Amino acid sequence: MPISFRPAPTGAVLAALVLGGGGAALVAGPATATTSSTVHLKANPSGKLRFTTTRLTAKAGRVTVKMLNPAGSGLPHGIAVEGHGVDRDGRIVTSGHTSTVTVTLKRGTYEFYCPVKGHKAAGMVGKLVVR
Ligand SMILES: [Cu+2]
Repeated sequence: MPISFRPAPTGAVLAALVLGGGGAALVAGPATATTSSTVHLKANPSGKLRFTTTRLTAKAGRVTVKMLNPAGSGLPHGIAVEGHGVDRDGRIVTSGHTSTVTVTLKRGTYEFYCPVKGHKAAGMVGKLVVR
């Protein structure tokens, strides 16, 4: 007897893998579900050592902060988040580029600031309120 090609079992295995993955996600979902959100801000477009806001709000979970360093700023800037044991800096970027930092945050008040030396002290700082 020649060995016959049987696509059904292979398909069944693939389906089981897909279902298995989905099942695991469903089981793990409620315990590890994280909300992901992104908040945006900009550095001052005319070169002042300020952000366009001193207060950001986000939902608890995975939070991405994107800070545009506008083309007109003429200075390098970045975005960093600190507080409650979290301390992460995004890349310092030249004007026209965006610095991004992603952190997992619980409820509470954190600080965001520019990690370029002297910029935070000069005023590139604000509160990130997580609810
Ligand atoms: Cu800066």
